[in-house]
Amino acid sequence: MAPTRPLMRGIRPPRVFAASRNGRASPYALALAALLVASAFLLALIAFGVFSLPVSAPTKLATTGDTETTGSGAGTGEAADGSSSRRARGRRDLSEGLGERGAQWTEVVSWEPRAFVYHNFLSKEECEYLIGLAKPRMVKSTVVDSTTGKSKDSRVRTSSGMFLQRGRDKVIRAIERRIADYTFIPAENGEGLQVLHYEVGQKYEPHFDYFLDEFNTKNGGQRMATILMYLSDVEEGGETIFPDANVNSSSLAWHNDLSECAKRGLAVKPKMGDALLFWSMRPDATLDPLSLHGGCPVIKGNKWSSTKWLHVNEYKA
Ligand SMILES: O=C(O)CCC(=O)C(=O)O
Repeated sequence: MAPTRPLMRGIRPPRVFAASRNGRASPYALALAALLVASAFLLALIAFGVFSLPVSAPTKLATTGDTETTGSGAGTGEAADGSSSRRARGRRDLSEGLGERGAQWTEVVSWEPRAFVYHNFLSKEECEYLIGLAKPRMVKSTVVDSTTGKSKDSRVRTSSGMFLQRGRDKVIRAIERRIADYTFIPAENGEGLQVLHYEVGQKYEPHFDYFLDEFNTKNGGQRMATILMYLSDVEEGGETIFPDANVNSSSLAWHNDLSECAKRGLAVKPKMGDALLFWSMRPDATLDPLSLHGGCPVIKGNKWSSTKWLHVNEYKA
């Protein structure tokens, strides 16, 4: 007599993943397989960069400081005012930078020294982001002592400033990559971005960015070029001046809008988002003394700017 199985009565074998008895896959197994294939396909698209997941832009980054890429908006990418254009911007890939930039064009301001303005090099959001990162950590600016290489206090430079570590976050990396694209100098040759703040009366007397000592050229060699990004407009004063430029500056269209200090040479008026690139070395690798430059005193308003010094070789940051 066959043994009875009283305990098994009423319990059915699980059917979910099993093939049916006639050898055909069950609908559950088919659905699961389709889901797995779709997930693998999606992961492959993400891995090859064909498709990217939305990243919310930090709409309050300028005031939140250290946040790397995601900030307020609680991951929704939605701006406080809920506007759709802000939302669309918030979903941009931050490796391209932050926000929308206005029309970009290059203006040659001088060939002796070589100096160019890249209009709308940074977006308003990027300017605010840099200021927001720097603001809590500003200290009185110093100059480099040419004998010891150490920083020292100086009446030549009365602004306050701080350095942002090279490559510190996605937005900074995007800006540094943009600088490399525009200057043709690798990002590795650049020092960290320095953010500067000038209040009324503060200035930077004319000076060279290149070094005349050996100490300061040990890391990365000579400074060959400087890119100076204006993070704010300035109501009056605060122009960057090249006192020895070989240009008849009185014929320039904007001459009458300049402060008295700026009229003493070729001057560029700060405009939020614009960047001034000038070369401390000539194309034959000799130092260019015409690159003497300074920041005129701010007369009205505030001046925020960010400087990156670019070396001839890799700079260990
Ligand atoms: O602020 C300016 O316009 C000049 C700044 C400058 O000369 C520098 O950072 O080397």
